[in-house]
Amino acid sequence: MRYWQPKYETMKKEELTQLQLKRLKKTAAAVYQNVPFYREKFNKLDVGPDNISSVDDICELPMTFKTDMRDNYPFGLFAVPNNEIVRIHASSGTSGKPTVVGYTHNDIENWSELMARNLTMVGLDNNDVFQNAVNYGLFTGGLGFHYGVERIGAMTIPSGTGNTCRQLEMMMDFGVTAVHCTPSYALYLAETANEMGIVDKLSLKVGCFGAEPWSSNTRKQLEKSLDIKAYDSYGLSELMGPGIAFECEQQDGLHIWGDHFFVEVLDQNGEQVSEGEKGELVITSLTKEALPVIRYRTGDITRLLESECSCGRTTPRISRLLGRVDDMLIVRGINVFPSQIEDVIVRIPEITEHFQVILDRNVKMLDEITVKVELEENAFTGELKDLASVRRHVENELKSVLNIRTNVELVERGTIPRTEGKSKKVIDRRNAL
Ligand code: DLL
Repeated sequence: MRYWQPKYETMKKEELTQLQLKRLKKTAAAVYQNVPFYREKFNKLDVGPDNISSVDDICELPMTFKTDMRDNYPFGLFAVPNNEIVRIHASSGTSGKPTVVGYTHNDIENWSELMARNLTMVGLDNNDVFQNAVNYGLFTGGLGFHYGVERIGAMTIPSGTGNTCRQLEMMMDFGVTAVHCTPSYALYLAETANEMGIVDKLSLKVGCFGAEPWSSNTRKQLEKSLDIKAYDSYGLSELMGPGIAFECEQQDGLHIWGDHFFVEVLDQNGEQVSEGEKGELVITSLTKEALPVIRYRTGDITRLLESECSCGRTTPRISRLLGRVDDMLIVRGINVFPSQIEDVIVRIPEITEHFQVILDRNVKMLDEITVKVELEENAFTGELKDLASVRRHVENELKSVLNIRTNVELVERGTIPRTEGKSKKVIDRRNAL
């Protein structure tokens, strides 16, 4: 087994806890001294950095929410003067002001280091050719991966997004062995490569996919259509960007680097869930200088995995993300997650893996859910011989998982917009009516 930093990756639990305690105290002291927002929050709860004598004392500390980042836009939560900031990134800001995040020189070093650990974890090294097919602007996915790929000495192709045929041409011409993009763009790349009949001309072996949810069936589909191993990469700008949690070659949960992040999984009341239960992932940074974050409520749902990973790494591990606290759709009182729909769709060979969920209210003001899916070109070569039977089949499959009736709309292949970045799978028109 190859490790990038064996000392930290295989640390004994007690040793890691000691390191975490030391770093937690330092982080708490830094925010208390340098960030008025945190000082006020600590004072309100009557806690201070000196109250921390064990990592369990973290539950006494205040939480941080996305709204706190927005309220302190742009630099209000920075713990160092601006002349120590060497880079900023920002979230897209589709639901309000963007969240601006900053990095010192050391932060960028640590980030590159963690990305290097992740890439080593999926078997990549300086013999690889890595195509980074994500947006290189303020989005953390571009430069975040880029620095990590350079750190392991692989040949980096900063292809960015767009022009799918050209992306595939580069893959062929440069002998690309690993690609990073969103899973929705990967599906589009795979679809186009298949249409062009060039899959066997590619040297791809690894795909790193993340920045949005994707199901196990999508993974199977990508692995099969591109003949690769597909790994899940999780991260968020507020804590750093990509690289927070990453799968290893075992593909059995995501490792989180415990020497840099402290992880909790909490229930709706902010209490720790019982062992192995799902809840909201809450992360505290332990080494960040520019923007240290205490107990950040990610809004992402996961479980802490208790068993040790057979790769030998002893880091905390989480299950693949199970959805977001706020992306649960409530349709006629029933909870529906887009990931459940995705799981059903990608299993049905008569339709493509692209879909869109549209929520409306009917004349009786009752919720209606429509799932738009695309018919495959060779849809009628199996048991289902016409449009009506394909539609009925998809409706029945969805009903058996969701427990509600959906309207399925079959559209021509290629009609649902493909995306180069994060895809927008749900259109909720219920309040627009
Ligand atoms: O998406 C950082 C990133 C870039 C991660 C490239 C992985 C690869 P944000 O734009 O701030 O940062 O979005 C963060 O995206 O809270 C999750 O809801 C979602 N997300 C990210 N990765 C995954 C994943 C980047 N692997 C938000 N599975 C997070 C499910 C994910 N959701």
